[in-house]
Amino acid sequence: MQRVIRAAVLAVWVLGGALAGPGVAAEFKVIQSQKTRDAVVTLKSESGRWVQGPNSFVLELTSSDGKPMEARTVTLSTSMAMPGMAPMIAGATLAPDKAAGRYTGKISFPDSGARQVTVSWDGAAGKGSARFSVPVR
Ligand SMILES: [Cu+2]
Repeated sequence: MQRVIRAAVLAVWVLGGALAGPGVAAEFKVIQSQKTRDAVVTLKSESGRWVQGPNSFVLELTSSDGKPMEARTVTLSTSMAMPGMAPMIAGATLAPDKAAGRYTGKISFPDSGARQVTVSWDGAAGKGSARFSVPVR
């Protein structure tokens, strides 16, 4: 009996894992979310943070009513104010994901510290942009 229960628990666990497969992104943690007048920009990753060095993340664009927002182009750039130096600029490479309004991104930071992030898009409802700060640890 003990063994049957254990097998049943294992089956549920394996099946649950299989079902959760394509939804792995649901486990992503929010790095930062920013609302504008007509959109919400959310950055997510497995760790929920950006760190020094290469980073993989997901950018989600939704309209203010919470529906995925399709955009022709989306760009993400970052800037860091450096005392006595020109600001450090880093841009992300973004690629459309399977889901609407969702993009997978890569960005690399040579050092830690707060970044001023600008996300710009050209969507069905027109152009928009959001600016916010994200710490790089
Ligand atoms: Cu810097």
